[in-house]
Amino acid sequence: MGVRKNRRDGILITFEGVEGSGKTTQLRRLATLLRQDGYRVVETREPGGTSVAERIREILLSAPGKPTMTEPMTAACEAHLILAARSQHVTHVIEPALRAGSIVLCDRFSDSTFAYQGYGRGLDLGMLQDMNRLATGGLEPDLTLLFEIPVATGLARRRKFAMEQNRLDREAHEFHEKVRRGFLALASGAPKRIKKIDGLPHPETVAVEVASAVRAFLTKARTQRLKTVMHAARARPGRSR
Ligand code: ATM
Repeated sequence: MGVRKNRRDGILITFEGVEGSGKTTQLRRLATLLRQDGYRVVETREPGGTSVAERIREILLSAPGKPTMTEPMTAACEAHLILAARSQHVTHVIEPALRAGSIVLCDRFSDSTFAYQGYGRGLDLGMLQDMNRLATGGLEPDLTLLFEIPVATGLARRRKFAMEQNRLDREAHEFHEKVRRGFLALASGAPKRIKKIDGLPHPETVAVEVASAVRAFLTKARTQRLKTVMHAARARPGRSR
């Protein structure tokens, strides 16, 4: 597949990292900055982003013991739910926004599935990639920012600031370590797309790094697109003069 990837003008930037890495705060700040720069920006998140996908999120994240969740969820069920939500999200929110030329900032996307359900839960990565392709139609992020932070620091931040711990927050420390190692392995496998950002400094400092990384990326993307358009115009017969 991967057909959809070329049929759009917008840009998809995804925000990834372990819990408490600060990615959501940075996404909001970047959205404000890019709007000030004159870009049309869509902020969204996974699992979620549409009414159906948000309902699936409630099932996925509710803590054991709550009325909606009285039985342990299997890893396969978790993966299917996440990818079902992604299919809705890509079709009804992300793709239309990209076709309209927006910059889409998405809080978690496919790399979270590979890190959490693959490296964390131990599901086969090749199988997850196939399932993910079915959900996304081959859509991949143009740029991914991976917010890097030690697991213990992230979980402590969550405990300090989060209103409520979700089902995945309550997983053992070792699970989150596997997820973190998974993210780092994904970043080594795709160094051009995945940019690691140190999530430890003050949010203001992190925001400066994010802004400079994204502005550099957008400048490069604009130059490349211009070249492609000019190349296509030159290659079109009868248009040489
Ligand atoms: P946020 O806390 O970043 O909104 O993410 C919700 C949870 O969804 C997060 N877990 N915790 N704790 C990670 C989980 N998740 C997956 O396990 N796989 C996925 O593909 C996605 C998008 C999220």
